[in-house]
Amino acid sequence: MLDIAKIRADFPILHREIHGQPLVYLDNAATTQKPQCVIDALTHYYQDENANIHRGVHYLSMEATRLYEHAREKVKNFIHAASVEEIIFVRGTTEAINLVAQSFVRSQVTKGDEILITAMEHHANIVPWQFVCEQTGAVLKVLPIDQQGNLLVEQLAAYLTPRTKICAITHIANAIGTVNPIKAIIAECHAAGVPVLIDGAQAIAHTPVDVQALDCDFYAFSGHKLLGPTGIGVLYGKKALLAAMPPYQGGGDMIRTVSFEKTTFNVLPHKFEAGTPNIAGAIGLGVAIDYLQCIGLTAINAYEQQLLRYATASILEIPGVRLLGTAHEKASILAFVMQSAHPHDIGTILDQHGIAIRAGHHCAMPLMAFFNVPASARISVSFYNTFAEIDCAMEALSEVNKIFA
Ligand code: 7TS
Repeated sequence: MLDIAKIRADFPILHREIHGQPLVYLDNAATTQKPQCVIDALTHYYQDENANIHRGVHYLSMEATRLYEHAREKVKNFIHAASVEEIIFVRGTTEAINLVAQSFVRSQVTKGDEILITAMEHHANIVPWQFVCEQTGAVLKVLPIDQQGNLLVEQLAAYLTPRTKICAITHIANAIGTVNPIKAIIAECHAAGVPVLIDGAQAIAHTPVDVQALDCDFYAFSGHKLLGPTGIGVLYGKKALLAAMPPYQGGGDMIRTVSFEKTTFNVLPHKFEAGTPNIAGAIGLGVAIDYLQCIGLTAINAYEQQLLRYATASILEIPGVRLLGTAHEKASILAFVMQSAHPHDIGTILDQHGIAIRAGHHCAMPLMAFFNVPASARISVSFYNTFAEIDCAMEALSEVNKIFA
């Protein structure tokens, strides 16, 4: 059992008012709010420890390096990676996927090779692959979904061909909340000799992740979606793959020796971390992970599932609501449209009540096209949300109906 009142006390922003009403923050799939300990870690770093890393002989530089590398260790333990060499700090999920697309995939695909994604991907797991296709003549293949938003896994075998060079798939779909059976998918891809990248942006704060048990080749996520700062994220990659990949960006820290004739590269993970990284961000992410682990992802998941069931039942009582995404297994994301109002009007009216939801295409325009809607409204809950907040949102949605009746 989670002590929600105690948890909420850790998040200063949850106590502010918006338009004269208490904030009801239900846009957690876009970004999560930050507990005081993460905010303090950032302040403390800049106040007391700020220095550049991996290059100083002075005390502060060594201290900053220690803290940064300690954060990497925390990430490694959090996702059960085999070693810290497999943890690359990046800007976020987007950069992690671009890194794999350009470094791992682009270098080995030729005209007619195939890249497999699914119909429920965020643009961050579509566009980088389109770049590779344009650069190489490879072909983008899309595993379809059904009307409920379930992936048609039974068709996977037919989509895996001798020319498939990677399967890139989301763990949890941001626009409809589908939880994909990634362990089985990874096994099936591997049986066909196809490596797998998992987009974990929506999963990492909601379900325990064990990259070794999953046996995924790459796993990408963003710090800001798990209570951490923006501008920091993680690419996990199997060591053997990362070691064989060319660097993604060139610059300081990623080299061993440089001459005008030839440059040799640093060891993992530094080979993929060119330039001064987001040191404070990594440290903040480490503290966010500590905080999440203290509460426990299993308990978080169980509570969020209760909130999801409650919100789903409540919203279906409101006339004219159509849910998008009713998959067998769902995370705490509720996407919908209403007969009476456009999603942007829904979002605006809820905002007047201090309720933050997202309205738009959710960076998943092909998915919106599949459901034949230009946009949708989305409630996404986190473990610091309450049943009372769901009630608040439902009352405001009923008012939307009244206003537009
Ligand atoms: N992949 C998925 C599944 C996502 O949900 C997001 C962000 C990204 C990739 C990109 O993450 P970034 O941190 O690199 O930007 N999703 C959302 C969303 O649903 N609303 O705002 C951002």
